Amino acid sequence: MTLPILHHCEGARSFRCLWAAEEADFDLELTMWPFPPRWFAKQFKDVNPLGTIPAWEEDGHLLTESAAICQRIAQGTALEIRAEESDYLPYLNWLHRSDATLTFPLTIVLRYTRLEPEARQLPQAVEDYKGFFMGRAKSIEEALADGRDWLVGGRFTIADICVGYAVHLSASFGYDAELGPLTQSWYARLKDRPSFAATRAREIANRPEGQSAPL
Ligand SMILES: N[C@@H](CCC(=O)N[C@@H](CS)C(=O)NCC(=O)O)C(=O)O
Repeated sequence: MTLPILHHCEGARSFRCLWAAEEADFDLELTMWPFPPRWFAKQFKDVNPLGTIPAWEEDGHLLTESAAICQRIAQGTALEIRAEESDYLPYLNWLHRSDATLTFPLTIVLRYTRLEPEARQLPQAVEDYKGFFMGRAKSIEEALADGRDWLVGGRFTIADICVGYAVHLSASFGYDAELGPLTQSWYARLKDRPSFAATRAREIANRPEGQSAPL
């Protein structure tokens, strides 16, 4: 049997997929690349012409959206919310919000702090997009305001994984300390899961040779 292949860079959005696979005990082949592949591994374009991470190869199909790959991995497990469950619609919304609304502003911060050379860094853009992230992240605090532990369905799901990655990326800029107290506790619960440490250990054990930019 051919296993699906996950193309991953340490700390990139593909962390969501590797973490979901760890939680679901889903067997996959892991291929790791230096970040960003467009600088350090131009041949990655032969796998994914978009040049983005993650890429997922399965049955002749290529998936390039981290939340969609998590849905694929979670299929048939308690990590997904099924269509007949009452929280199905908010679940879908969190999955999409996790990248399009929450992670996107952080990628501007990442680019204009860590990736671009000093002469091209843009402090104004960093401040503005940090503001976007912090404003949008209030939606997490609001969702947790009724005392729930997890975002939807009364259990840990890939919605927590996908949104959790955005918060985790924000923590790499120190923004987590400015998030609401409920969001901070939820993030601590996420990091306490054994699967989080196992995912981190797996990516470190498979770290590619050569240079990578900090993520
Ligand atoms: N919406 C996509 C975004 C994929 C994406 O942009 N990934 C980043 C890494 S986290 C990337 O590949 N950046 C490439 C680059 O900066 O060249 C997803 O959720 O997977």
